[in-house]
Amino acid sequence: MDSEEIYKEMADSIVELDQEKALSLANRALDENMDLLAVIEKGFGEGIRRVGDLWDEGEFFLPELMSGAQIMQKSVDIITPKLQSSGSERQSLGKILLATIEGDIHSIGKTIVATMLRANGFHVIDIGTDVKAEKIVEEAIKEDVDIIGVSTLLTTTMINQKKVIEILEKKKVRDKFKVIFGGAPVTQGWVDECNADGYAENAVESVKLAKNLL
Ligand code: B12
Repeated sequence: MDSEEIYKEMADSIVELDQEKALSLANRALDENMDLLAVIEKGFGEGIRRVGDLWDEGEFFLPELMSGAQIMQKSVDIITPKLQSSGSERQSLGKILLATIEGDIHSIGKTIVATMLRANGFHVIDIGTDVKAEKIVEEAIKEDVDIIGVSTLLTTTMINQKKVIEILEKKKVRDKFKVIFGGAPVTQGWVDECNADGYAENAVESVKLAKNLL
C-alpha cells in the first residue's frame, strides 16, 4: 500500500467509526516513519471532515459525530509525542497563547496547531476551550506572550474572538501582542474587520504565520 492509500484508509477508519483500525493505522504511521503531518491532514483530518459533512447531510447524528471526534483525538494522541519531540531541543522562537473562545468546545484543530507550533520551536501555552475573552487577555499579559491565537469552529462564537481585540484595546495593550485567529469559519475579511493580525487555514500555515509575525 502506498502512502496515499494509507491516508485513505485512515480517513475511512474515522468515517466507519472503527477505533481499532484507526489506532492500528496511527501506530503503523509511527513504525513506518510516515510524514506525520500528512497523516493528520490527509488521513485522520480528512476523515473527521467527512464525518462533519455526513452530520450536515443528516446521515450522522450527534453520537456518531462525537464518536468520530474521539477516535480522531485518540489517533492524533498516538502521533503527537513524536511530532512534538522534533521541536523540543531548539531554542524558543516565541511564546504563543492558544485558546478556543467562550461558547465553543472544539479542541481538535487547536491541539494540532499547538503541536505543530511546538514541533517548530515555539513555546505554546494552551489554556483550553470555552475560554472567556477576558481570561485570554489576562493570561496573555501574565505570561507575557508574543502571540495570542484564538480558535473557533462555530459561526455563533466568532463574535467572541472580536472581544479579545476590544479588551486589548480598552486596556491599551493592543500593540504588545500579535493576535491571530483560526477555525473553519474564519476568513481574511473577518480578520480585517476585527483588526486582528492574521489567520491560518491549517497547522502548517499557522507555523508560517507565526514565523512571519515575529
Ligand atoms: C469534531 C466536531 C465536533 C466534536 C468536537 C470534539 C473536540 N474535542 O474538538 C463535538 C462532537 C464535541 C462537536 C460538538 C458540536 N459541534 Co462540531 N464539529 C466537529 C467537526 C466534525 C470537525 C471539527 C474538527 O475537529 N476538524 C478537524 C480539525 C483538524 O480542523 P479544524 O478544527 O478546522 O482546525 C484546523 C484549522 O481550522 C486551523 N485552526 C483551528 N484553530 C486554530 C487556531 C489558530 C490560532 C489558527 C491560526 C489556526 C487554527 O488549523 C487546524 C488544523 O489544521 C466539524 C465539521 C467540520 N467540517 O469542521 C463540526 C462543526 C464545527 N460542529 C458544528 C456544530 C454545530 C456543533 C455543535 C453545536 C453540535 C450540537 N448541536 O451540539 C456542538 C458544539 C458545542 C459547543 N458549544 O462547542 C458545526 C458548526 C456550524 C457552524 N457554522 O457554526 C460543524 C461545522 C458541523 C456542521 N457541518 O454543521 N463537534
